[in-house]
Order: sequence, then structure tokens, then C-alpha cells
Amino acid sequence: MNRDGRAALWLFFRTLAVAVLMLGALLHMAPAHAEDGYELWLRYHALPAGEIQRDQNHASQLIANDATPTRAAARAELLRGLNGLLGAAPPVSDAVTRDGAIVAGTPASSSLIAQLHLDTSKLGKDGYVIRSVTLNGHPVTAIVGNDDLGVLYGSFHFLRLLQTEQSIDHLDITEVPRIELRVLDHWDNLNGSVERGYAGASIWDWWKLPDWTSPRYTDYARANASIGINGVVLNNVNADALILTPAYLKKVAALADVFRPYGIRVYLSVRFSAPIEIGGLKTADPLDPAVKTWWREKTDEIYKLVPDFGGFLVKANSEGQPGPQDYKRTHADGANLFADVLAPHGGVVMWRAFVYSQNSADDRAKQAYSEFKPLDGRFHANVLLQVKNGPIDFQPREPFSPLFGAMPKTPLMMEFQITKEYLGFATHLVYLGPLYEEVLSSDTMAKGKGSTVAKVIDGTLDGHALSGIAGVANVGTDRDWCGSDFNQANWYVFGRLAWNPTLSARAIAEEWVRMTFSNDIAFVKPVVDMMMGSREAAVDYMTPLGLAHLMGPGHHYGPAPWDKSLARADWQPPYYHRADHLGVGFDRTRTGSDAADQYAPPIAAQFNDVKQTPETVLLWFHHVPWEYRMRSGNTLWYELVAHYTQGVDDVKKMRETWRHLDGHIDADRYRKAATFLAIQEREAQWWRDACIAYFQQVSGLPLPPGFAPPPHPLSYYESLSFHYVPGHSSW
Ligand code: BDP
Repeated sequence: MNRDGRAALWLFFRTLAVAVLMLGALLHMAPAHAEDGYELWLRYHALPAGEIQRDQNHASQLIANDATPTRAAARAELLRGLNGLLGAAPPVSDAVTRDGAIVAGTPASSSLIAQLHLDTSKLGKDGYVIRSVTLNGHPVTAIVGNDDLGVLYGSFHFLRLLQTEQSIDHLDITEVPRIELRVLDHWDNLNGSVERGYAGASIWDWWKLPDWTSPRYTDYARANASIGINGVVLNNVNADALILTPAYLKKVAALADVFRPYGIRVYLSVRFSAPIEIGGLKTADPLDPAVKTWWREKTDEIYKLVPDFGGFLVKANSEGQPGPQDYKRTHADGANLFADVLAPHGGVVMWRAFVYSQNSADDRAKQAYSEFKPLDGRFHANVLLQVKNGPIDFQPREPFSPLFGAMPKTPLMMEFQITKEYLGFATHLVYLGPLYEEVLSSDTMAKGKGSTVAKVIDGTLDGHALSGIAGVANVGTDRDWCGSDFNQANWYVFGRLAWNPTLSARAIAEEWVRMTFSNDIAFVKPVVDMMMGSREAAVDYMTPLGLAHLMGPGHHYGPAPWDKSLARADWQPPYYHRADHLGVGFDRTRTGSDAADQYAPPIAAQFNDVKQTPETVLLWFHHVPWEYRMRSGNTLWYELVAHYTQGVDDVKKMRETWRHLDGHIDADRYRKAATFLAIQEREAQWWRDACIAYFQQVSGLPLPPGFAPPPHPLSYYESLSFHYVPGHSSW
């Protein structure tokens, strides 16, 4: 090739390179992907110009060393957040040379922070201070932890202030979590399915682990750390013993390595009979020396791979799972077996109180209390008893479990469900903040007035140092993580309440809306109102006035108050509603199952008396005649129909609210929520119509005037059947 030819070729390649660079720059400027919800509430999009100007005065430089993985994570998050929110990340430096610097660290790791002489001794491992101070003659914002993790949590808090357009002048914030173990329970199976999961498959790609650790695991850890979640149970409570085999433990260790910088410990659900299934033993008797040795060695093996392993979660003698009672031992014997092998390593046992037996004729709502209350004081120090919020099973509304307040010698851990197994799956917009708040603020009266469930579980009522709260995760492989953008709010509110169970569900909803969608008050206000009303709407169109467990058999989709197809009586809706031509509801008073007397005397007195029982749980505790006069003066039958109808009307209003908000946010997320609300309205209507058709047939009463009759006969609703319902593939 001659000189001209070479020059032409060079010119061609140079032009090509420039074009590629320009295209690259253009692509870089465009959002990496559509608004698909992947960013969750950590959506660091540019703030309005005025806010940027204001905040930039407090972000002129960043002094934060990255000498440990956790501090590196904090620094990276601050840079990422500031870059996104303010359009540019501040320069990182070692010294404060300008007004408006951000200084993040611990007294031990930063001489600048040490100069502040803050008392960090009460912050523990997780607490932090964010304060506007003067350093080297410059006004700066200090984000201070006693430990690296506090710095990370404080960094997320600081970014949240920016995201929600709070003032960051004159900050003086001190935060210490009230509950020690703040855990997400994944009901994920090793085959990739998720029990009661409605957001795709399990995010754990067991097959490719330990070699491949998806970047998604890091984003998951960031999301958890941003709301203070510090523990993750990786696998389903209906556990597969294989998780304890060496091959899987290596995979578990790889996940633990990803989570460690974010302060997240891993835990495993274990199968009680694992010594038989993978250990070659003939028994899993908790008092058998060989069984004890097996668990000791297995636990030691786990800690070699995962030195900060959190411990075990155990579902035993519940719904067919093996347990200590198979060997005529107690739940305490079973829990203590694990406690003893975990104790030398600092691990804990989270032993579930969700037990009920098909052999017991007693009211299912009473069984957990009957089983565990007598064992109070028999558990070793590192056992937490994990109790579902209600006495039965994550229903749209239940009274709080009578175990709260009844076992003062045992740390009780709350178990909430974040995934909406009983609340319309992924597509119904049901914000669970009000449900969690209602339970946490319930007064057990165990030690007089003010003995709230929150105080039981944060350990303050009975003076327990160990405290915990768990939420059954709603996370899967869907791009939006949770099956819908609004479901993300349930993950968020769980974490925020786990940090501080006295926060308000409304305030948390507002934070979340601002971070996830928009700070525009014309959007924030109606959306927060809609979220706050959504749980009551679902209660109304599914199970009003204290009804429970009316859903379809096994898969739990849709209404089926008539269904008797499952073998166990206590899996059949009629067991729960007890409707007959005289009335409806489960008599749990002294004339019935006497479950009400499991509560502290003042509460028991209230629940035993039909007149004093809140109407929200009326039919939970009483079998009430259809013609019974409610507080409104209307009959029970009228109120039941009215509530069902109200639920549907509320969803219609939610759709209307959303319709008016078109244009306030990106089209993709707007459209998805709009479509899901349409599904919700259709299904709410179906719940209402099917339940009214059923109860009308049982009561023999005409529909009260003014209410639309169900469009189909009862036989139509009864004939509907569903296949491949999500969340129900594994058993
Ligand atoms: C029920 C679920 C079932 C769980 C069980 C549990 O339907 O899938 O295994 O709770 O919590 O609500 O163990």
C-alpha cells in the first residue's frame, strides 16, 4: 500500500474511532436501560437544579478512606449517589480544604473524625451520627460510626436525605437500631423455584455458584444495607438437607463473601432429619450423642467456610416437617441441640413457633401457644423463638399472636410475610406498612399498659439483649426484583421498621415514594394516601370483619370459602369461617375454643365479649348471628356485604387516583402499575362476588337493597380452577 493509501486508511480508522467514541458518549448519556424498577429506592437520578445547587454546597469534597471493604462500600455508595443526584461526584481527598466537605469514617480509622471527640460508645456496631460540624475551620458534614458498618448505614441515610429533598444544613442525627437481628427469610428452593414467590425464580443461581457471583447479589446487598437489614436466610424453611453438603456450603460461602462488606450475615434453614438424609445416621434424635456430634462437626465445617455465619432457622414438626417430637422430645430439646453447637461460634438458632398438628382436635389458632408457652425458660441463651405475627398464618388481618408477651424468659422474634401469599400476589397494590404497624403497636398488656408487641420483640419489655425480626422475602429474578414496583415498598418498610419498630408506616411510605418515583408533592400525596388505604381495601374485598383463610386450596389464589378439597380440616376455609344458616365466625371465646383466654387478662376479657371486641376482628373471635346489630346499627349481613363492596370501590378509587397521575413519572413504570391495578380491580370484584354468593347461599338471606348481586351463580365461582399458579410449584 502506498503512502496515500495508508493515509486514507488511517483517516478512515480515525473517523471510525471518533464516530464510535461519539456514539459511546451518546449511549452513555442515555439511561443505561428503561425505568424497569431495577434501581429500587436507590434511584440516584438528578435532582432539580435548585436542589443540586443547595446540596452541592454540602458536597464540595469527600473525605472517606476505603481501607476496609465496608468503608470502601460506603465511599463507593456516596460517590455513586452524589454523582447521580448532583450530576457530578465530589473530588475525593485526604484533608478538608473547602467549606461543605463530607467526612465519613470512624474515630479509629480517621484522624479527622477523631478530632470531633464524639461519644460513639453507645452507637454499637450499627449506629451512626450525622452532624454538621466544623473541621479545620471549614463547615463540613460528618458521617460517623463507631464501626465501619455504622459509616455505611450513615452514608445511606445521608443519601436518603438528599433523595427526599430534605435540608442537609444543621444536621444532628443519631441513629441506633432497636432490634439486633434484622433478617430476610428467603423461601428459595435449591431447584431455583421460590415457595410463595411471585417475582420470578430464586435470585441464587446455585448451579453457577460458587464460581459465578452475579453482580445482582451486590445490588441486593446494597438494597438491604440501605435499610439496615443485616441477615439473610438463603433457603426455604421447608428445607432440603442438601444445603448442608460440602458442595452447597461452598456456594453459601461465596454468597457470604459478597454480603460481608454490607454487614449481612448468612443463615441457613436446616432440615431436622439431615443427619439421616446426608449423614448416614439411623436417627435424628436430638439427645442421641451421635446426632449431637454430627451437628457439631457440620457446624464447625460451616464456620470454617463462613466465619461470621449467623446460625440456623428451623421449621420442625410443622406441616409434615421432621422434628424432635418424632423422637418424643420437646421443641426445646430440638432447639438446644443447635444452640449448643452454634454457641461457641457466636451463632443463634431461630426456632419457628409456626406449628400445628393434624392430629390435634384443638383450634389451630391455639396450638403454637399451647405448645410453646410451657417451654418458656427451657431454651438456651442463643435461641430466639420466631413467631408469625398472627396466631394462624399471615392473613390479611389477624389479631397479634398471643405468644407475644406470654414468654418473658425467651427472646421472641417477629416473623412477617413480605411476599403477598395471602394478599393478592404480585399484582395487587397492597402496602403492608399499616399491617406491620398495627401488629407492632398492639398492646399485649403483658406487663400493664404499653406492653406493645414492638417492646416484646425489641427485647425491652423483658430485658433481653438478643432481639430479632424476620420478613419472608418477596425478591426474585424479575427486573423489578419484587414482581411489581409497589411491592418494593414492602421490602423497604419491613427494613425500616426492623430498624425502628416505632416509625410510622405513612412516613416510610412517603420516603419510599420520593426515592422511588418523584418528589413532586402532587404525586407524592395521592400515592401515599393510596398506599395507606390499600391494605384495608384488601382486607375488605378478601376477608372483612375478622374472617380469615378463605382463599383457594394449596395455591392460595382467589376466593374459595366453600372449598373442602384438601385432606386436612384445618386447611379448609369452612373450618375458619364456620358459616351456617344462623351466623358466621369462629367462636374462640369460653363457649368455644377459648383461644381468647390465651391473651393477657384485660385483652382476653375484651376478646371474650362480643360487644368489646373490635369489629375488625369480630368474626375471628365470635360466631355472630347474621341479624346481629353492628355498631353502625346495620346487621352483620349488611355490614359484610358493605365491606366487600367497599373493598372493590376502594380499588376503583385507587385506579382513578393513578389515572390522574399519568405523566408524573416514566411511562414504563406508570403503565405497569396501571395494568396491575386493572387486574386488582377485576380480582377484587371476583373476591367480592364469589364470597357474597357463597355467604348468601349459606345464610339464605336476600341481598341488602342497594348492592349489586354477583353476576354469576355460586356454582360458576366454584367451578373455576387454576393451573401452574406461581409460588406453588415445589410441593
Ligand atoms: C404457609 C405457606 C407455606 C409455608 C408455611 C410456613 O403457605 O408455603 O411453608 O406457611 O410458614 O403460609 O412454614
